[in-house]
Amino acid sequence: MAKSKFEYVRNFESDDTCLRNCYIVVRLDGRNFHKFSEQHNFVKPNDDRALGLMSRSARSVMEDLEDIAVAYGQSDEFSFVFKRSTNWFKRRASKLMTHVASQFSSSYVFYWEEYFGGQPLLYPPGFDGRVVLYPSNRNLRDYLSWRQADCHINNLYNTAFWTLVQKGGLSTNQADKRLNGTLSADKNEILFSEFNINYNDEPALHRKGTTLIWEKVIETSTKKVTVPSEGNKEVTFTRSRRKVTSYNCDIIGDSFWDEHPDILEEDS
Ligand code: DGT
Ligand code: MG
Ligand code: MG
Ligand code: MG
Ligand code: MG
Repeated sequence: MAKSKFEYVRNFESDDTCLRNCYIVVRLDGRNFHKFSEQHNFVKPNDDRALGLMSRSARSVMEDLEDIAVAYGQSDEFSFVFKRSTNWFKRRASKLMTHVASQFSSSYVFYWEEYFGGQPLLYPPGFDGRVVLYPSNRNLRDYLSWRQADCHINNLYNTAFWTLVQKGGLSTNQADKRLNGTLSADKNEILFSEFNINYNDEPALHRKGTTLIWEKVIETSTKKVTVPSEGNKEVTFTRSRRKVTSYNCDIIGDSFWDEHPDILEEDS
């Protein structure tokens, strides 16, 4: 086909192919969720509806896009890890990132009512995205550990802060002052000695965030079939299917990775 004289403008596009062999991580983060959470009456410090909607949207991303091996989310963020061998969209960073961001955002709106019921969605939420490449399994695990450590640090602080306010009767300013300069052990101690709260008994969803992976599940179903000599008969069928499954567990130590050896591809 003849090319138009305008065709040359294509050459202005820049090459953003991701380096081979690297894991491609796309991290999304809610835009201005400080305000969004206030305006939509999120429970403080953790709103299970909001966290459920984030995970539901992330599952939609995993089911609808190709080659995402694992995703990890907490607060208003979710990280999606593409297989290091993926060739989806020829590994073009902008394509991968924008597909993740748009599928996630539209799912967040699509499933809003399922999670928030009577709370109307007041305006269209947005999510920023970034792409980061990790060349080794150690680097990738350290990245995910960094996000889970962030979840832990923030949740311990927020739990102590809102307990001081909601149960201790402190103003937000007073709670802020009280926690200023405290270490993890101090916050645990405040919760335990003053409020009889053992931080380790707080919900794992809040302490550990959510990890989504693909797993094989065996599904059984029964069907009535007609066999010529025997008449109607119930027959059980089993089939194995890949399904996105959700964990609220530690992903910093080795055990999660030892139990799910298929997530990571070997360093080459
Ligand atoms: P950004 O990301 O720079 O556009 O600004 P923000 O405001 O989204 O800041 P970010 O992402 O650092 O912090 C997340 C905010 O979302 C933070 O203000 C707390 C809020 N948030 C996230 N999850 C919950 C929740 O479950 N409950 C409540 N009350 N707030 C939440
Ligand atoms: Mg931010
Ligand atoms: Mg945000
Ligand atoms: Mg955030
Ligand atoms: Mg097109």
